[in-house]
Amino acid sequence: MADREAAKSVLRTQKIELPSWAFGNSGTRFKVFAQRGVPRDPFEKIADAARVHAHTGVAPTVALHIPWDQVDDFQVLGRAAKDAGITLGTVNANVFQDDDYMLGSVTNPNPAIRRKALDHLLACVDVMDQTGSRDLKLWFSDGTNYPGQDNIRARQDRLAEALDAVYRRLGDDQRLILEYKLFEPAFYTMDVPDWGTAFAHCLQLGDRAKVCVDTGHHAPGTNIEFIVAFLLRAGKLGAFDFNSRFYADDDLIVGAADPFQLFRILFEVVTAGALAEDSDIAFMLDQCHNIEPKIPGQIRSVTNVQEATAKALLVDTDALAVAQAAGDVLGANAVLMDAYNTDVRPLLAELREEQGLDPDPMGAYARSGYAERIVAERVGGTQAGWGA
Ligand code: PSV
Ligand code: MN
Ligand code: MN
Repeated sequence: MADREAAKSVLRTQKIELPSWAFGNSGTRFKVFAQRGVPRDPFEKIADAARVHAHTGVAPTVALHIPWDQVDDFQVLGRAAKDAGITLGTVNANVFQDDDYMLGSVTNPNPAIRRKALDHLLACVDVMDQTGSRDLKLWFSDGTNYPGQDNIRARQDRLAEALDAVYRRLGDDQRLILEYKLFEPAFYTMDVPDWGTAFAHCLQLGDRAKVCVDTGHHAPGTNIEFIVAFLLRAGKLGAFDFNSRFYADDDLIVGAADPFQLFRILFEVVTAGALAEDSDIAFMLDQCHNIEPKIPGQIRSVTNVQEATAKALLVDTDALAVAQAAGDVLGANAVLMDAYNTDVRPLLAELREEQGLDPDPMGAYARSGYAERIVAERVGGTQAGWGA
């Protein structure tokens, strides 16, 4: 087994970004079950995100979704985050919730609608200038439902044109992160359906364009760790949207559906050296908590990522290399499984104590009285904006 102390020193520097929208009410298209005490505005979402960081110590940034988190002055929001002990992270654009986008946003056949969508993306870069965010994450719901509905190649041209305009607007320290999704809401073609399409567009754009792997956006059975390994090797992995799924884009708690898959993904990240303190990969969650309480849902998500990371760090890579070089198939597999089957909870508890945190973040949150306080103080919480 690899060195516990070495694993702890990497875990100490790990950072997981929280999505502001995880704290608001969410649901499916059938029903949103409103929870009491949910945030009424972006400031309260930030307060809740800061609470997750206070208990876990590894979630110091929160991602924004525009316009869900639109405020008059983003510098004021940034200061509120700082006062709460966190900072504002990735800006996620939203060109999927306007009637005009029924036939697409940046790939819409109507140039006026394309212009409107592009203007929103450029406005998101203005937001980044104010928040100091490094990354603009783009996900497009664009696509078609029926064969013949639109010209597939023309839509790629329109997409490339919009991405190019956004890329050229970025500052030197800013990046464009392109997210793909197999299907939904479009059911015949998506304009960015897979990592290959995202990768090809990012290659054409340049060094500061990278791919986001949302773990929920693949066909069942897809080998996501292979995609991760490929993108890492090409220097094109920009971000993760972590969540888990049983069927399609369920946005369930990361590591809940398939903790082994999460371990395999993080093993690729760890062995590529991409977890180092200077790593430029954004490890984000993209989740909704439809029926479970949201803040504990986020705490559990963070600890699930930590557990999978700890196991990945415990893989004895020397022994693995020896077994691989010798063609020892079962031996190599056993090295990996030994690490996966290790109970890393004591190691993480120890790490938290060393950091002055309660070793049990879920229990500490439950005992803190925060949940009762927000229920008493906040009446009429907002909908996250997703899945209504
Ligand atoms: C789309 O399914 C997606 O994963 C994108 O990242 C959106 O921005 C996000 O969900 C909203 O939750
Ligand atoms: Mn996502
Ligand atoms: Mn999604």
